[in-house]
Amino acid sequence: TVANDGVPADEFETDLLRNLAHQRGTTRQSASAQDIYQALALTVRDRLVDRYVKTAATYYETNPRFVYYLSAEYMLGKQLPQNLLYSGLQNQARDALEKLGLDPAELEDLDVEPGLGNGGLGRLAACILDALATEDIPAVGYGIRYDLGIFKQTFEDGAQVERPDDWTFYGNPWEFAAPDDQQPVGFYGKVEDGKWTPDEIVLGEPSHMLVPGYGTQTVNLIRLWRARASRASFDLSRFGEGRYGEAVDAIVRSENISKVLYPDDSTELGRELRLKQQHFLVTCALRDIVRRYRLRNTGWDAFTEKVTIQLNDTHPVMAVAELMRVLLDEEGLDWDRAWLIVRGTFAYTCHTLLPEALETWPVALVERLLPRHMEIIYLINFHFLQEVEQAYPGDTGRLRELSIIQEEPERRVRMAHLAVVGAKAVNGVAELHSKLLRETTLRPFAELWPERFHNVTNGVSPRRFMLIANPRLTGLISSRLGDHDWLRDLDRLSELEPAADDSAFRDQWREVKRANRRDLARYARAVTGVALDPDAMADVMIKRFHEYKRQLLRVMHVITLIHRIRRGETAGLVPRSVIFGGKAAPGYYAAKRIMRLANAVADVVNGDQQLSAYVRMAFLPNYNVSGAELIIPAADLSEQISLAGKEASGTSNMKLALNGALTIGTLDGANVEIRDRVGADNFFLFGLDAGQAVALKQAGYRPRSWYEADWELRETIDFIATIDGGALREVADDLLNRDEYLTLADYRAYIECQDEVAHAWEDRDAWTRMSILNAARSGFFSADRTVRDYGREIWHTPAVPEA
Ligand code: 26Q
Repeated sequence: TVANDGVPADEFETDLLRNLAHQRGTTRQSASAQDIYQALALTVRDRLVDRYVKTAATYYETNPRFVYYLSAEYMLGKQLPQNLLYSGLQNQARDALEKLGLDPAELEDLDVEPGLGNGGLGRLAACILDALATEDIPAVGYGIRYDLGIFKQTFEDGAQVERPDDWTFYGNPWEFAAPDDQQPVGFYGKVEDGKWTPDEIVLGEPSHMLVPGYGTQTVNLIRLWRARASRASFDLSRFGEGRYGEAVDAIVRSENISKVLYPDDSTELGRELRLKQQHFLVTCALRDIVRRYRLRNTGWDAFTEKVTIQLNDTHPVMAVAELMRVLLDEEGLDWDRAWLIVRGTFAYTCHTLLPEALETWPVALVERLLPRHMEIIYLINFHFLQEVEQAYPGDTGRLRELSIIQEEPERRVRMAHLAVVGAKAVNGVAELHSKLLRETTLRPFAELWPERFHNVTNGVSPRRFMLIANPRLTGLISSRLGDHDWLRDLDRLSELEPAADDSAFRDQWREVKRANRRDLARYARAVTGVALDPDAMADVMIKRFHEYKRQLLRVMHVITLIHRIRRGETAGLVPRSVIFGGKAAPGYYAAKRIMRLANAVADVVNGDQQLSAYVRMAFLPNYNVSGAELIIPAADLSEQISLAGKEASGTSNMKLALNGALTIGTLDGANVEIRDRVGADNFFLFGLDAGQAVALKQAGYRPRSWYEADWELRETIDFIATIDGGALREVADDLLNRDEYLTLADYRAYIECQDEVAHAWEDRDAWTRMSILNAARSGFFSADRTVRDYGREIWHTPAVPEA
């Protein structure tokens, strides 16, 4: 394991008790569980701070090139287990707690995961920070410290209910606030002679958390900003008049900026507060980046050599206009020089293909909120369109499709266009996605600037999703490979390949899976009351609820099984635990309907002895990083069944394959690359490919003809129309009349493929062999490799390990 800092256990105990006294102001006898937890966290944190101080000194001395990662979302997961492992203190901590008669598991329950993101994009940001530190790359992550993270999900009568996630209610021992380092952020106001006078000033207050690397001494930072009202916001005259509520109005308005994460993972149309959040993040981050640059550099000549800024989707793209504003208005640079610097600084990662998910803002809103930025965007567009005119003389169609400003039906700023124009590099997140971006969504840009387009396939942290989540499998792999170092060099998983043919190893592998399913069953029972059978196949679909991801298709298979079992057609069926996890945007009616259907179908199968001999269904509420750590290790089958051409990459597909689940999936996102690597024989492929899906739509898709042609499909849809007294008839109607995501067209192929899955499961030893090969061949999907790809293709960052 990692170097353990050579701290003897009694020293850890002394430090813990000292923190209990000095930081919590209490004694062992009167300490609450919360006191102990906080003291423990601080004791672990102290050791990481010592490492951080050394890293910072090394960075200061070498003045290296830095990567700054800008993201509106981070899903970090619990900090305690990670920091215990990375600091190498887990044994000392365990021994010290034992001596004090305390239960480590109970304390871990008190550790709250910061849920500052929605889904894949936010978790990717966390995996990338983990990998940057592990690869010794100088980096800082910038984000927003939302008071309320992603809502907590429960179900009432099968319907999703949202509750606020007040994740810092008892305080957050992992962060360091720096109220003395606030940055002013302007809003509204007017522009005269190119000079902006804002009407409202809000202060950005940073706090940082430590981001340690695994198996290295490097500790980087994530800096999160919260909004504070300036002292001037308090309205003394109103207060003097006894109008206390109004006196604090402006304070509340300012501090609302970092109040809550928008719980939508695709489109949340034109909300002013959302744009304020984006501008707030970008302004604070850029000021901080410039300040750090100036610690060791003067002038602007070295800026693009020392600084590279990665934009996680379009959410932070206002940074392009803000850096121009700083360079022009505050630093007095001329346009051409400023633009050269901006263009040499930013790189943009796109995470979608859905045109409706491409962010745009009404010109009228940007003009009012950020008048100078709007002027600068017009100027950027003016220069850009001149370049387009030169490349395509007289081609007004080109101008219209490339312009940063959309004209119809209302004037809007297209953030993806601003990003491509303002960046040195643009990347998609899987091979197929990058190709489709070039051919469809961003095609005119790829034609104009082909050299600007890249692919960097996503990856996941093997520490979070193997070492922390699946200690049993990690232990088994380490015993086979002889050491733990594969966790920082995941290609070494290939050394497992021969073990797939070793029957004793297969038995051990199967035992690990079974033990993990037992843990999951215990949890599922506690939170849903559903009793899962630990010997049944764990068939999991964990991701945000979205129509394009087709959780509905998953439910339709279960309904098909219901009918087959009731008819007595049970030959070829194997017992399954169908597990769902995922949240829906609170306003996404169609997704919430599908959740209600899933819960209704779960009640049918779980409440019927004949059915539950073959299928039980658990919808685990409040899916988050901690939930992922529990579900993924137990999974046998990974459902990756989006309509081809819609899922940019997917990352649960990678986490599941690494933990030995076999995939049933379409040729979408990174599924394509997973299949290429694990081998077609070890992957259950079905359905239309992206080209066929487009062609079918173009030919005029009529879902009703699929319904008419397939009696088993008819039976399934009729069941949806009548379940719960017809409460979910809309789901069936929508399938028959619209079926935007071609569910009916893929139904038969999916059912047949699931029949193959069941058949394969019957030969458990052959299944285990495939499971081992899936893990052994998925080393490519480490976020360490992702970060090395960015480093080589886009950032050009050298590693700076500690001396
Ligand atoms: C935008 C505007 C207004 C409100 C919210 C948003 C918003 C918020 C979050 C838009 C998109 C997101 C998140 C998107 C996301 O998670 N995309 C996923 O990114 C993963 C990492 O690259 C991919 O693996 C998934 O395929 C992709 O869906």
